[in-house]
Amino acid sequence: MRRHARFLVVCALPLLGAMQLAGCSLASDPGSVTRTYYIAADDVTWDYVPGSVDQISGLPYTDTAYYRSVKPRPVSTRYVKTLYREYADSSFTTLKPRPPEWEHLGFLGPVIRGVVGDTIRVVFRNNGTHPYSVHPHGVFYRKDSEGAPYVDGTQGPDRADDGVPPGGTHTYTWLVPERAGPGPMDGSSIIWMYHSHVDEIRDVNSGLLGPLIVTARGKARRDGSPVDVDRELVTAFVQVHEEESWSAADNLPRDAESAGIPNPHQLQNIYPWFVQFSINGYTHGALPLRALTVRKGQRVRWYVFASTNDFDGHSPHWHGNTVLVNQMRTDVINLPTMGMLVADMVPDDIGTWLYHCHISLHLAAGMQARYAVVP
Ligand SMILES: [Cu+2]
Repeated sequence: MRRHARFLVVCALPLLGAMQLAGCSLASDPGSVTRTYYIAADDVTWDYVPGSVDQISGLPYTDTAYYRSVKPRPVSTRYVKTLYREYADSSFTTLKPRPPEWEHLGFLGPVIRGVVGDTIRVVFRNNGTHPYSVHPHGVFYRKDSEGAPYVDGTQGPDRADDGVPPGGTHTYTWLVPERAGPGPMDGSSIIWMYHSHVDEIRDVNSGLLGPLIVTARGKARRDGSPVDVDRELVTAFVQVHEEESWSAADNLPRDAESAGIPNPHQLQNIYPWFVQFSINGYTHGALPLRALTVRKGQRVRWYVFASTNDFDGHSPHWHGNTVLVNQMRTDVINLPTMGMLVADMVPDDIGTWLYHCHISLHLAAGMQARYAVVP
């Protein structure tokens, strides 16, 4: 009942269903649209270092010890992950091709967009083997579209979003009111994220997270991108704990001791062996350089976020060029666990440049990429 009262305040109209709700709360904005995404959770094999070449050193990949005292670990860079993937329609038979400008997203889910005033619909199919959800940050959701199970006094349809069972489908409906868009200190667009939140730690370490970009009303192109930005890039500094993944039993060595690998279930053994310090699921420079190539003088907007684990706070650093964050100039930003930031760059320095986490242990463990500025 409280839910209804809340919406009456928003809409001053009776509750008539999600679409009508969106319509009534946005009736004053004739330009607003409903953006629908078909997203599945799929089990796929992911390689943190495709090609087995360390692109930072230029040498064959042998892994970098997390601590210098630890020997290179004889474990694979290939893991079964559960990832959000975008499909063409509700049949979930055809993957929607990822355009070249978003190749750099790596293992992240697709970009979900909204402009202030819009409604976002995510038709979610769970092709995995555990219950999963889509929990968004920032946007306005009712209890049937939050994607997190906990004791909140709800029941029936309001719990269908909590955890979509394997083989199940649920439609999440999110509104994009003013408070989901850029604030007074923000530019024309901001970054939120979405992730599965049934077993938050295991779901996210399995790979279920992605970006959600909201653009201010009146500052968006038809596709929702900000009019004053030439190139958008999303980079997530994700410290993946493979021992916390739902696929850990398949991914990690079954007979660790005989393989000379410490027991992955003992805490002191986890860091040097089973944590992947990635940017969008790539380590040791494996994020394709072509995918992070921008032009001199372009207005480049970097959306940056971090993941969920202990000490999953990072210090992204750009070599070669500087950025503006909340109108302040820097080249290192402070990203807390699950933090989200926007950094605007107008590159003036042509070349291939390092882009890495400046926390020394993360840097040593491969949380590095390169970006290029071309004429
Ligand atoms: Cu870091």
